[in-house]
Amino acid sequence: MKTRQGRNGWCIAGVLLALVATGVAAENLAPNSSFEDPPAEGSSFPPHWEQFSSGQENIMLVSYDKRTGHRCILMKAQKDPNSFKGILFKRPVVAGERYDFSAWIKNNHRDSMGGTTEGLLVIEWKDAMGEEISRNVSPKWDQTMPRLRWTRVFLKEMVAPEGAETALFGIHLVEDHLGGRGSYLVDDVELVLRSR
Ligand SMILES: [Ca+2]
Repeated sequence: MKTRQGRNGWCIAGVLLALVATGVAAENLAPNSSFEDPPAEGSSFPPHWEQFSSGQENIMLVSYDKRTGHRCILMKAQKDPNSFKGILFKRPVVAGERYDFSAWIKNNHRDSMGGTTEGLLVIEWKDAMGEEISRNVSPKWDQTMPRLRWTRVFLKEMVAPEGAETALFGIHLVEDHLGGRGSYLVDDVELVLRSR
């Protein structure tokens, strides 16, 4: 009996070690990451997210072409040179820790990106006073983004700089010098703290 208990104990320890070795799925720190939380009555904007815009907002939940669940986000250009807009969420961060930020993007086949419309992921690192310390930006996507399949875009292994206490994790649309046309879709955002 004593031997059996010991064997079971080793077995449990072995399972735990295997889980650590293979990596248990890290917690997704992005709120309402698939945009499935129902919006407030009369609203077409996802709970737990904020938006910003230099002009028209043109950011809304849509139920067609979602990647998972029932909803995704549509971000539309406003044909206004050098304008910008985006959606973001704020999270506490720990200086020195590494974060992976990603989202799935699809060019909207009903209203394809054109002109100088571009999208990008942005992390804005903030100090205790809310002042920006620095930012990381992903390579931009443009009208060459596929319309028939979803593409995952990343900012990988981004290190929170010294003094960082919070960060804004955003998906931006910029229209550059000619002004943009069209729109793209966003679904299944992920923010994970990498293991050390
Ligand atoms: Ca979704």
